[in-house]
Amino acid sequence: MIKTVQHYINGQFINSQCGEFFDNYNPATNELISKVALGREFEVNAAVKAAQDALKGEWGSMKLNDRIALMYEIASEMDRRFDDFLEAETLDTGKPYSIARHIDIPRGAANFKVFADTMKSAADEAYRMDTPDGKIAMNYSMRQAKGVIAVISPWNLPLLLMTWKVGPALACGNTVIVKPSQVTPTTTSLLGEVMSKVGVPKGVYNVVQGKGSITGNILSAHQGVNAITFTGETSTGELIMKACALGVRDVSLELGGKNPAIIFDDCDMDKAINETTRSVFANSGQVCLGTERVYVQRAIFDEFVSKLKDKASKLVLGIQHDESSDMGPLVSSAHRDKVLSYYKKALDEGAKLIIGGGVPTMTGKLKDGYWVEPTIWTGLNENATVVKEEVFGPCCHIAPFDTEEEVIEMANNSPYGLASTIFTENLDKAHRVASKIDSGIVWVNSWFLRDLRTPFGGMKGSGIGREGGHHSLEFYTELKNICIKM
Ligand code: 6OD
Repeated sequence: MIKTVQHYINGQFINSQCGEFFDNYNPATNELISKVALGREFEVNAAVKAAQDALKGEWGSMKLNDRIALMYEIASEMDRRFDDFLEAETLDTGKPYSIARHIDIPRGAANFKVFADTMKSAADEAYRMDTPDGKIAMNYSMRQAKGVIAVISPWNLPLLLMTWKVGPALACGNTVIVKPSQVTPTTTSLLGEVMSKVGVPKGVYNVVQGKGSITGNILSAHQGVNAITFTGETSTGELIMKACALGVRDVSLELGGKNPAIIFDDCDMDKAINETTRSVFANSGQVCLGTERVYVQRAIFDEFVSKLKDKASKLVLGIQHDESSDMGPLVSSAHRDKVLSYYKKALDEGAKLIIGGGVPTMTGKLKDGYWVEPTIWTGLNENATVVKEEVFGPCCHIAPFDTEEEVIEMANNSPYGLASTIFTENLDKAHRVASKIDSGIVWVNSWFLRDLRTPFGGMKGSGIGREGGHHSLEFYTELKNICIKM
């Protein structure tokens, strides 16, 4: 049966006033799975009003301890409904259970607990001062909620990245309006059920479903929204930043990447191959932290290429609920067409195809899904399109290098600077190179190893601001100084 995915506004699930819906497909089969309500001005206005009213009501005056307890309740209820979230997320995205069960769904609940703890343990500053008239004054800082936060979240890790923003926003006492990606609407709606169940006051968590070009634009421009947090493409981030200029509203952007992996000839080869297999192909390459440029020191270049090819050849493409599936399809037919156009361009520009490069042969219902092959190229120069532009698919280009200085220059030669990986068994070299790479995150001998207390964000075109641990508090609160003359 085709389901309906609604808005969740002021504690109620509702359709659009205009009655419009759009279609949501299973990427593995191209079957219609739901009709999604399309939000316009009416729904955005209603959500902003509900979010503002909630700040003036019970939520706005709730004690920190009660808010923190509620955050823990949300996490527990998400754990109780683990299987519902797993099913919804894997149907919307096509990603295998094997990934979602270990990464996406557990991180949803963790994002509420970690930021509840962060908020509870946050310290304020205090300064005692002598005044000009010989008295004493005391300054102390306090954090207050910023207000109504718009959360515009992407389709690649929908629940993980939405709660990565909603968790700290609510822990800090804000209210939120979430606009999930139009192709992955379902888990935001399920989270509405969780909020209702555990008694989060109405208007605190709101969801307006819709398309970026319609609903996203209306929400970004709304002057009742005090700040916007967005994860997605750099070009959309630029538009959101422009919208935030009006009303001088704060913005946090986590954008694209063209992340390098640097493999030195003193690396542990098994570690480098295993982690790079994950960083290139996990989630079908649809991870902003994923590797798309691999630089391998010349002495081990051929061995590395052949071993990564071997790993790629063994990846099992399959339907989400098949436990043997390693890789799902791409998220939409439009994205599949974009990735395939890059596959073609790589060959047009003279790449040597090591493996993949096209559409795999799938059978039965999977024939109509948005599948592409895991792909590796070599032989391109540093100005080739697939070495410069973010593809966001299961693919990488591998190039040889000779010296440390040379590879640092190659790695940094990008308009992006989100994440990088370095593989070496030499600790001095790891520290030295990590300090010179222009990216917000550097993993040494690993990838996507996350401690949620750490600063997370990108340099250059990869974003603005840092979230994670107390850095999230910087974005989700206003810091106020109170000076008391004794
Ligand atoms: O792990 C996280 O907190 C995070 N923000 C991951 C982002 C992945 C982008 O695709």
